[in-house]
Amino acid sequence: MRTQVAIVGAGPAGLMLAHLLSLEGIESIVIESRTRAYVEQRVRAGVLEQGTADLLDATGVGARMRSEGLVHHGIRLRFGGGDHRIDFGALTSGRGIIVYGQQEIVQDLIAIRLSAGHPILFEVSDVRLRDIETPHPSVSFLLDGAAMTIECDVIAGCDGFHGVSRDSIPDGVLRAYEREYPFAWLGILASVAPSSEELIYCYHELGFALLSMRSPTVSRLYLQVPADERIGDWPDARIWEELQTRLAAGAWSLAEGPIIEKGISAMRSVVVEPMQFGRLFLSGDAAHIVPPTGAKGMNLAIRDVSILSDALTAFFRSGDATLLGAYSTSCLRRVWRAQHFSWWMTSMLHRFPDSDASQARLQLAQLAYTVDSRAASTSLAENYVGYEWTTT
Ligand code: RFL
Ligand code: PHB
Repeated sequence: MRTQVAIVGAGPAGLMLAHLLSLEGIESIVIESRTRAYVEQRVRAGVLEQGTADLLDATGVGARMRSEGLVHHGIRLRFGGGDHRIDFGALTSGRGIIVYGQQEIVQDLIAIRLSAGHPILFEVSDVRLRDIETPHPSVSFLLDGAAMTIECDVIAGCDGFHGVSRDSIPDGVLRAYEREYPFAWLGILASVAPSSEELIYCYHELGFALLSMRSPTVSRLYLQVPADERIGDWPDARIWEELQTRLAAGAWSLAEGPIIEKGISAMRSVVVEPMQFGRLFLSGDAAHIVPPTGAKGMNLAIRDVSILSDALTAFFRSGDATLLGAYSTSCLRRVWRAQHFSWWMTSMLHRFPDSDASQARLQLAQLAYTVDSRAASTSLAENYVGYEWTTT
């Protein structure tokens, strides 16, 4: 097989890149190790920055997001028994977010690609990237037990944090910046109407809690738990009890319902630099992951591939590799801004195992300032809806 761009991974990054390239008339083949049903059902992110939603709209894949997604113009910060609103609309000249599940975007992107007759090869295994330092790289893999090879001009490594692309780059090329957090998030999906119209980020002496949602009838809730916690130790009744305690505020009450899904996710920050080697370009979680407190991971993945698509368009149209050469630097400015914001939100809202009484007072002082000062609220708001750089 031959194509212009071989895309490894059918998550938001790989599928969006394939979509953007096809709009520019650039051919690609997407390979994915899981089944179509698995990637279409994997529950993960839920918050789209304004710019991400605008990009989906502008490229013809936003119709269902517009009809089913929930537009929000603020979030709530809950601490010390009080509830405070950060008004994105007022603080960012009308910008906002859309709550729309990552798996819905994945479904929309798969549908548009398959209906145009472009390939996605699911359930591939033994994926290997070859000759990435030359102008003629290739990807070999097994499909239904048969050995296949894609010859291409460029490989996009969009295979997430546990993929093979990053590790195909020779030792000594990449520098990794890593930070592990000493806690994890236990997340549930529950069939119950969300008890708040907007997301609630809650600081509590027992640990962080988050109320989010997927639709008017489905709630998504998270609890900070110790890093080595096992889901088996959390029967449904214990989860609800803990959520009730942490999220309690005055007369407000949290409605409970059947838990449809539950799981525990580790919290880490990782960035590798540069995000490119030879003809291999890393995008999304393959190059960087953030703790979920800032809701940035999927948004960064989509921004990376938007930058990559522009650079590949210039390259294939005129042979001009200037933008491709700048790819890593262009992405990393946004990546590090999001890393900082996610670290800041995480540090302000979680209980650290080694924290003392003064640490808790410092967190509460920062929260109080964040909701009281217009400058501090604006900083949170403009980062949450997606910070747009004013300089190049
Ligand atoms: P993905 O989604 O992991 O997709 C990578 C794909 O590559 C496949 N793959 C391979 N395919 C072929 N060959 C191989 N050798 C392969 N190895 C792997 C995988 O099967 C998969 O289909 O990466 P991508 O596209 O970069 O997208 C990144 C996002 O998924 C991720 O950043 C977000 O989910 C993070 N995240 C959030 N991001 C947000 O923007 N807003 C949020 O509200 C938000 N909440 C979250 C989150 C992540 C969470 N978890 C589970 C860590 C909440 C949570 C709890
Ligand atoms: C979610 O709805 O899954 C979600 C929302 C906000 C976050 C993280 C996850 O910060």
